[in-house]
Amino acid sequence: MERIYIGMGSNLADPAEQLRSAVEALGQLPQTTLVGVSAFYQSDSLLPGQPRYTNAVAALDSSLAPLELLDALQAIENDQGRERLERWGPRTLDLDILLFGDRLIDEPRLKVPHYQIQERAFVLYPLAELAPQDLRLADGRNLSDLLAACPYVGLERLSTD
Ligand code: A4P
Ligand code: MG
Repeated sequence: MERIYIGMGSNLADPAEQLRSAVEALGQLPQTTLVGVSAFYQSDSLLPGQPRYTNAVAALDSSLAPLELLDALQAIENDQGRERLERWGPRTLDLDILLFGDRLIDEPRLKVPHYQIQERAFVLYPLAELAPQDLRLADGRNLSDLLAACPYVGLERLSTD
């Protein structure tokens, strides 16, 4: 079993509902236990002219191999009606593998840690709700240093119901 963190994002078709469905689907993956889910956060899109995003992070324990997990996440995205019209386009659901145990993965289909983790408050702050503060990434960086360098700006923490 390895501890895995998944970044979830949606900016179409009732984003909070998309994230709740995604959490349910993650909980049903084989060889996998859902360990926790952060609060949901809203923020402006990194790309202008798109609807605001809702983002959250989920923690899993799984014995799936990394590419098996990626296939499963893409199947969940497809089930929830995602159409890949354009890269970085608006999406009903985006599931990114942020961290996978202490693995460094650099394959054509999968880069872990996720390449923009350090620039994204909407990833780091929900991740920090679930991960130990002294978490060390596989590339040697510390979560606390990344948080210190990424101000909590533009995030709106949604009340959980
Ligand atoms: N891939 C490589 N590494 C990974 C990984 N660690 N996890 C590959 C998941 N996939 C990974 O992804 C393209 C390919 O990346 C996959 O086929 C997989 O093999 P995609 O999901 O098809 O395309 P994408 O989502 O358009 O690209 P990407 O790079 O995931 O987009 P981003 O970086 O997620 O940007 N603003 C706010 N506020 N919140 C957001 O969530 N998201 C984006 C999308 C822009 N602005 C945003 C947000
Ligand atoms: Mg993606």
